[in-house]
Parts: sequence; C-alpha cells; structure tokens
Amino acid sequence: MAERSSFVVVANRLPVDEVIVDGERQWRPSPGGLVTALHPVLKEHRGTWIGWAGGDGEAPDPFELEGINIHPVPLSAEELERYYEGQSNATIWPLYHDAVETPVYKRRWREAYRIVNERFAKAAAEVAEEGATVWVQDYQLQLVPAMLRDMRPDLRIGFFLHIPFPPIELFMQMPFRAEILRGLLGADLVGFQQRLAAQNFVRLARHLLGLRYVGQSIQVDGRQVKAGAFPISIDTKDMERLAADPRVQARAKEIRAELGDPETIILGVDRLDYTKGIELRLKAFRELLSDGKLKVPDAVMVQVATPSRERVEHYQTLRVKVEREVGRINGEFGKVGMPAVHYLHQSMSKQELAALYVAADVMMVTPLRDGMNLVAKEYVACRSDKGGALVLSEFAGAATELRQAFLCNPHDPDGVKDALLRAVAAEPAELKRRIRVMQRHLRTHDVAEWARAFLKELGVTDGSESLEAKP
Ligand code: GDG
Repeated sequence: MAERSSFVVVANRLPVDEVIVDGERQWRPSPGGLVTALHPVLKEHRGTWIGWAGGDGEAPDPFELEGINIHPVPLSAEELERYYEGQSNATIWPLYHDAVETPVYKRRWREAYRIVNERFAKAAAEVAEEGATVWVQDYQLQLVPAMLRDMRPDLRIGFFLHIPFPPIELFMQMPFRAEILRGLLGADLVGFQQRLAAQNFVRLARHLLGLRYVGQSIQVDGRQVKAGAFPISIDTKDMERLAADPRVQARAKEIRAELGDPETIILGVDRLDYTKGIELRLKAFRELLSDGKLKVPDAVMVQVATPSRERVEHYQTLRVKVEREVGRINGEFGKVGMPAVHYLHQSMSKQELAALYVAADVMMVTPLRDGMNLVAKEYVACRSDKGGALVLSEFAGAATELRQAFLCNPHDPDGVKDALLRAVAAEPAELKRRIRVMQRHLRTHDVAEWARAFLKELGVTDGSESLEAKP
C-alpha cells in the first residue's frame, strides 16, 4: 500500500531518470523547471508525484527520492503507441497548436487515452489523503480531473495546460470533444499559459455545454470552476548562476573560437517539433545569404534540434525536411571547413546549452504556435548584461511578457528576415537596454512565482509561503 499524501502531482512523466550503477537500477532526479518549482511544496507536504517512469510493461514499485514519494504508473507498448504517440502527440498536440499539421483521429487511440487516464486517476485516488490537493498536468491527462472527482469528491483538484488551448472552431473538430471538456471541468481551477486560452475555454464551455460564467467561474452542476492564466517561467536565479559559472563562460569562448570567431552567431534551440518553426528560420537565413545581406563566415547559424517523438510520422517527415534545408544551405553557402549552419540533432547537457546561450549574438525563437517557450526565457536570463538579441515569434506565449524582443510573425517570411536583420544590426547599447528590461521581469516572474500564484488561486496556500526554488 503506497503512502498517502496531502499534496499530489499527476503528470505523464515522473521527474526521475533511470541509471544503472554497478549493474543495479537506480533513480536520480531529472532536472526540469516543473520539478524545481514543485519540489518545495512536495517536500513540505511529503507529497507524491504520480507518472510514467519510461519504458513499457510493469512499473517499478513506489519509492522515495529526496523527500518526495514517487509513484510509477505502467504503460504497455501498445498504450505507448496509442495513448502517448497517437492520441496525445498525433491528435491533441497538432490540434491545440492551430492544426499546423493535420491532426489524426483514431478510435483506438481515444480508447487507450481513456484507459490510461483512468489508471492515472485511480492512482491519485489511492494515494491522496482525505481533502488532499491534486494538481494534474498537461494535455495527456485531460480526462483525469473529472474521473478523479467521481472517485473522490472530497479532493481539491487543479489542472494546468502547458500548451495552447485552441479557439472553439478548432476544438470542435475533436471527435470526443465534450468528453475532454467535461474531463477538464472536473477540476476546481483550470490554468492556462495565456489569458486568451482561458477565454477560449470559458467560451467553449458555454458553446458546447451551455454552461454559464458567473462571478468569474464556470457553473458546473452546482460547482464553480475557475479558469485563469498562469504564465510558466524558469528558475531564473539558477539559470543566471549557471551562465556566470567560469566553466560555462570559458566554454562559450571556446564555442566562438570553434565557430571561427564570427561577427554574428545565430542560435536556435528546440525539440525537433513542427510547431517550433525551425524550417522557416532556416529559410529566412538562406534568403538573407542569397540576398547578400548576411555572409558566411561573418555570420553563422547553430541549430540544436533535440530528438523528439521519433516514432510519430509528422516528426519523421519534419526531420527529413529540416535536414534537407540544412544540406541545401551548406551546399550553396558553405566553404571547406566552414559550414553556414551547424546542425546538431542531439541532446546536450544543461551546461553546454547555457554556454551556447552565452556565446550566441542572436537567438531565434520562431514557433508557429507555442504555449510559452522556455528557451526564450533561458536565453534572456543567461545574458548577464551583455546584450544579445532575441528574435521572438508573436505566436509564442513568451511574447506577451518579453516585449523588448525583436517580435515577428512567423507566417511572414519577410517579417522574420527583417526582424533578424534588425537584431544583427542593433547597437550594443540598445540591446543591453532591451535585455535588462526582460531580465528584470524574469527575476520577479520565475517558476516558483508561477506555482505560488496557481496554488494560491486553488486555495492551497495564502501565497505568502516560501516556494523558493531549492538551492
Ligand atoms: C512545453 C510547451 C512550454 C531543449 N533541448 C535540450 C534541453 N532543452 C530544454 C530547454 C527548455 C525545454 O527543454 C524546452 O521547453 P520549451 O518551453 O521551449 O518547449 P516544450 O518542450 O515544447 O514545452 C511550451 C513548456 O511546455 C512549459 O510549460 O513553455 O510552450 O510546448 O527548458 O532548455 N535541455 C537539455 N538538453 C537539450 O538538448 N538539457
């Protein structure tokens, strides 16, 4: 029987990685913004995190790690394919991102999604104490709040969606749309990255289920469901500390030298995902080289594309397209030993990523649609007060906060080229001014503040408790 908790987080993935030490399986915490933000609350309440540990088949037994109860939920190989790669990543992900790729609808994926959501809900019902708080995360688990409320009406349930929530016209495509909406409405508070997303949700509840919005809440079966915007952020202090580390600074210099000490290093860092606008960014760079407005080796681009969802077809097609474009640019504009684009389809350490941020003169974040985009915030936090330019898509949630970025419409190639050129040409004093304003914002709006605001609205804390990120 698993230990019971008064605070439970339910997320698709557990915040742990498996490592084999001397032939034995061990777990170590996987670094990530969410776990950093939630660690203090989880620790204070001897909280439990429910999620999938990776791999298929039987789940490991629950265990404790750094004061948190870890409660693994199993997924079979078939469920991974249907619930995770299928319904989550080939149906919901594209639909919620403005259908920039065509969503695929399959009955058997929906069925698996239901079954897996029920398994997560049952696990939460088992470990939550009487009157506990359960915080469900993200698009893979949208049915969990209602399922859990049915099983345990005594619980306080929060839900946070990390990705955009689409307008009614798009959401209405989804075959089991009412079930998803009812699933989310099982929560007491549904949090989104953006105000517009929260508005989409409230409107949808009226349109699809005829639910009224009174006194800032949706009225559902005599209950009140709040919806609001809670823009997520990074552990700003930690990122600043990392960027200031002498080893990271030295590595940044080394990277510049390895790239041939160009005048301008343009950087992209993304999961290899079609929502991130990697192709359009490469195309903008190619056209500027072709127009003679940028020249190799004065300007070079580094694109880190972390492998992601490699078994999903959309992602396989994207990889081919991106790699073809990189090949084309290097073929046309590279020289021996001097490629125009340095393309890295690999995962890097956080230190190496920070060194790249420190080394880059221009950071390009050009998603077609993105809930927030933490890369943009990380770049800003890493710059100390050196300046550096952020080219940022208006379609990233981060654009609402980072107004001093060079904002662009990623659907307009000329607009992207123009923003990139303005960023390259900007005076150092202007860049410093822009970066400083954004850094100030991130110091007060970090990930701990995000968690504090959400939990305060949910009524868990009064907002005064320290949710400082652990050192
Ligand atoms: C979803 C939403 C929302 C990337 N490559 C490596 C690596 N990363 C890290 C980055 C950053 C994170 O992964 C990516 O976060 P993003 O926010 O950019 O994007 P998604 O993965 O799509 O996240 C998004 C987010 O949820 C949070 O709510 O902002 O809108 O789509 O932290 O640094 N980290 C390491 N090696 C890599 O190669 N260590």
